[in-house]
Order: sequence, then C-alpha cells, then structure tokens
Amino acid sequence: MRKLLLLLAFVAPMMMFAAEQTLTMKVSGNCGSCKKRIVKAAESVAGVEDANWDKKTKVFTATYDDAKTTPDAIKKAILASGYDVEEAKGDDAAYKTLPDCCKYRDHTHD
Ligand SMILES: [Cu+2]
Repeated sequence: MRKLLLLLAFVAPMMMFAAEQTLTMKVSGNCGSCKKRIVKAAESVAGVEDANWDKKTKVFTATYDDAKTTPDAIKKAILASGYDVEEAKGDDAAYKTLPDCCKYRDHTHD
C-alpha cells in the first residue's frame, strides 16, 4: 500500500505535465476580428483548452492536451480559416471571404 501511494505521488504529477502542452507560433492577421477567427479556429480543435493571439506581435499561443491533438492539427485549422501560419500559406478560398480590413496580405496595418 505504501509503495502504491509512493508510486502515485510520483506518477500523477508527471501525467498532468505530459498532457498539457503549450504551442507558440506566428500567425498573420490585422485586427480584433482576425483574432476572433484565429482563436475560434484553434478552439474548434478537440483538445485545445485555451487559445490566444496578439494582434501587435502576431504571436499565437494555445494550451492543448497532447493525448487529443497535435500542433499540426491546430496549425491546419488556422490555415483552413484563411490565416498564414509561419511559413505556411492560409487557404485562399477562406482568405477571399475575409472582410477587407482583415486582408492582411493586401495591406499591412502596424
Ligand atoms: Cu481582421
């Protein structure tokens, strides 16, 4: 019994750390509605706990459960919503549906 408790004391915290991962990457975009779309796309992926995007630094962060999803799946969901992620280009058809103020490829706001 004591051995089991000792084992649990070591293993349980390790399992918690293994499950929760943080993803940080650059995502293109202009404004607050871009942020809403990017966050919504990321949070539509099962396993994503919390997503955020900073319109000034263009840095996207998310915490996710690595048993349920991967950084690649999160990246793909954002690309599908029409936003560029680091070196990868967002979906063109989705990009065309963005409001003019959000067309970050045509004109840049700083
Ligand atoms: Cu926008």
